[in-house]
Amino acid sequence: MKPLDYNTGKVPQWCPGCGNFGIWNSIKKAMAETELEPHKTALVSGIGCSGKMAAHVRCYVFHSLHGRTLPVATGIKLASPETTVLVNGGDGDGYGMGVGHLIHAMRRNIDVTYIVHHNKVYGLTTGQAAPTSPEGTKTKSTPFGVVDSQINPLIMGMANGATYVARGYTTDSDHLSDLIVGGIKHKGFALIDVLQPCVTFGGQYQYDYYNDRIKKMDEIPSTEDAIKLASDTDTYNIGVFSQYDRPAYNELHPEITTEIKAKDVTKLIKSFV
Ligand SMILES: Cc1ncc(C[n+]2csc(CCOP(=O)(O)OP(=O)(O)O)c2C)c(N)n1
Repeated sequence: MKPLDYNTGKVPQWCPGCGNFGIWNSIKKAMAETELEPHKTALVSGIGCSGKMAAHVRCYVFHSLHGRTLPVATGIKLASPETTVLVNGGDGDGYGMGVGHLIHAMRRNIDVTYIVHHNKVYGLTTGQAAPTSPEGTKTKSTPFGVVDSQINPLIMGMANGATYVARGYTTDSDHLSDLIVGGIKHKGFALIDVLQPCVTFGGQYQYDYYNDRIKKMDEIPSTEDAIKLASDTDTYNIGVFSQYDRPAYNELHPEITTEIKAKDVTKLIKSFV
């Protein structure tokens, strides 16, 4: 299939110029490159502008609850390990509402590819502060400026067991699709944080802001360098920060096999008693 073959025919309602368009393109490109068959692929979306992706990619989709993508994705992967599971959602969804699920999915090394639309706000609800909003950011929910310290998703991923941690930028569609291809091919939890301007509510974090600060990394850095590069607040380094092998959750549980399907539930229960 070609990237456009993964279209559903529905027209996205994102604002003109929204960074979600680039992420959409990159997901479809990556699906084409890895030859994903729609009936063997599932995309789980969160709630928000980003979550609307579920309407626009031809494969099995599940438009879940806010912050609850990863429990759904975990269930799909464990019940059907042969299915390729993609997950996407906003930074509010994943790093705020759903951050507890994220930490556990990473430490369990659930074999899914999680793409986070990092726009530094809650977009759909018109621009409240997100966990990625830097200190001092004025939004409609923080009129005097954010006082909490900002979450660093890359360091959170590296520290909590994600075995593939990357950052992309929505306008660099080929680079981003390469990162997604890497995540799909990787056996284990892939966290891909994507810088995605919200052109309507994103304040100063627009294309000009990022274009001046983006820098591509040529290779995967050492752990020490990865932490330094991920902590840099002047430059937004993009690329793969960390990748290593460790068994995925389903590989460590012999009871989770492709032979045991839902219809064999009696056999499954018997195997426990
Ligand atoms: C449990 C719950 N709380 C709050 C909401 C309201 N809500 C809908 S979208 C949204 C913000 C989404 O922001 P983000 O996850 O960053 O995605 P974006 O819209 O920026 O893509 C919120 C708070 C909800 N739908 N469910």
